[in-house]
This record gives sequence, structure tokens and C-alpha cells, in this order.
Amino acid sequence: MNTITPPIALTIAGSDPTGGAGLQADLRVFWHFGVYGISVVSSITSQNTSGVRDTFPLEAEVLERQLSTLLEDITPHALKTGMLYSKENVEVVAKVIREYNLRNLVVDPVTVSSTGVSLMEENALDAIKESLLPLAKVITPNIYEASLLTGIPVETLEDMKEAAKMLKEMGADSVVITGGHLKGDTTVDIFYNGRFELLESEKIRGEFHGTGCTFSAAITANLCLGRDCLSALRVAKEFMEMALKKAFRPGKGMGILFER
Ligand code: PXL
Repeated sequence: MNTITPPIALTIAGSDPTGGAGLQADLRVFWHFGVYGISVVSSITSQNTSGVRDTFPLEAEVLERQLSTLLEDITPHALKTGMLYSKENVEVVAKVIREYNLRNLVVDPVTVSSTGVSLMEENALDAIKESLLPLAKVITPNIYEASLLTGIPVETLEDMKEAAKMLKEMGADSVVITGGHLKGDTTVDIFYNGRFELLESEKIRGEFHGTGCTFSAAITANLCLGRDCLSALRVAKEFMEMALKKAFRPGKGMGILFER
């Protein structure tokens, strides 16, 4: 037996059969960075690259049993949450994270799919704010999610800064708001942990599926490797640029990111 344990990251997310988003994408990204992925499924979806057709959230009890059985045995060095869907599921995840004192939590507040299908019940948003945000090392909303979480419109760089401050006040240690959906030729992401850092990159045009999952998984993997938030973010951005340039279309719909 190998006596050296690799860094281990946990994803708590929905299943996406296309592999472009959800836990399948998370595990692939973890592996790219040499991080061993463990996973707990929070909901099943039926979808293809043209869109999500159904969502079947698992019951909170099923989620809790998967988590407690796994975590009484293995302690991940970092973890991320993706699609949790219901208030009950968000609360169970927060409870278990506290119970097992898990560190390096990345919260990707998944609300809708790239084609606009809801991946979250309305009251789950309040549960994310109240229970999960205070436990987060980093929260990674896009501008729409940042707007939903803060209740302010997020359409400009100034709005993003305001929302980032609010999200930090709500309890997240660091905030990353991705500006990929802003108008303009470049993408500006905002990092805030008490001071601001603006990260600009080339905007790669196209219809992609799973960018939010892939990005937050790359941050999680790099926190897992011991990087601080800002350097994890820088590595994740570089990774995204590469994976977007190599994206492919396995079906008739959106492109899926690829890193080989
Ligand atoms: O990209 C958001 C997302 C997250 N998780 C699952 C998804 C999607 C988008 O379709 O299917 C499982």
C-alpha cells in the first residue's frame, strides 16, 4: 500500500450525464490537478447538451446518509457544493460541514442551468445565505447569482464590487464574482477578501455548458493543494482559458470544456 495520501477533495453536487457540469465535471477537474475526488450526489438530472429536461432532487435524508457515512471515514482537504436544489438539502449540507469541521469550502450557488432551467427552489436561496455562506472560504457567483443573493442589480463593475462587499458581510471569507456575462470584449472577475483584486482575461465567445462548475472545481482543487484563495483563483482562471479554447461539441447543443 502507498503510504502517501494524495490531496482529497469532495464535491456535493448534481449528476449531469453529459459530464459537462455537475459532479462528473468536478471529478474530472480535480483529477486534472492531481487531486483525488470523492463525491456525494444531491440530485439527478436528465439532460443533454441542448438542455436540462428533468431534475430529481434527492431527499435530505439520503444526502445526509451519504455524507455521514463517507465523512466518518474520510476527511477531505477541501470541498465544494454545487446544485443542492432544496432548502432542506442546503441545511443538511451545512449541518454536516459544521459537524465534521470541514475546511476550505467553496460554494458555487447554482441557481439556473446555462439554458435557463431552474436548478434551485426559491427558498433554498435564503438557506444558502443563512447556513452555507458563513461557512464558505470562497463563494463563486456569476453576476446573476450575485444579484439574487444580494438583492441588488449587478450589471456593472461597480455593482460587482458592491455585491462582493455585501457577500463578505454575509459571512463568506472571500468572494469571487465572475463577470463573463457582462457586456464587453474582456472578462473581468472580481476577488474580494477585504481588499479588491480585478482579474481580466480574454473573452472566449461561444455557447458553453458547465463553466461555473468547472471554474469552482478548479478553485477547490487548488485550495486542496494548499494554495491561498487568490493564487487558487489565478490558476483556475488560466485553466478556464485553456479548457474553453479546447472545448468540443459531443452532441447537437452546447460546447463542453476539455482540458487535454
Ligand atoms: O452549470 C450548473 C449545473 C450544475 N449542476 C448540474 C447541472 C448544471 C447545469 O446544467 O446540470 C448537475
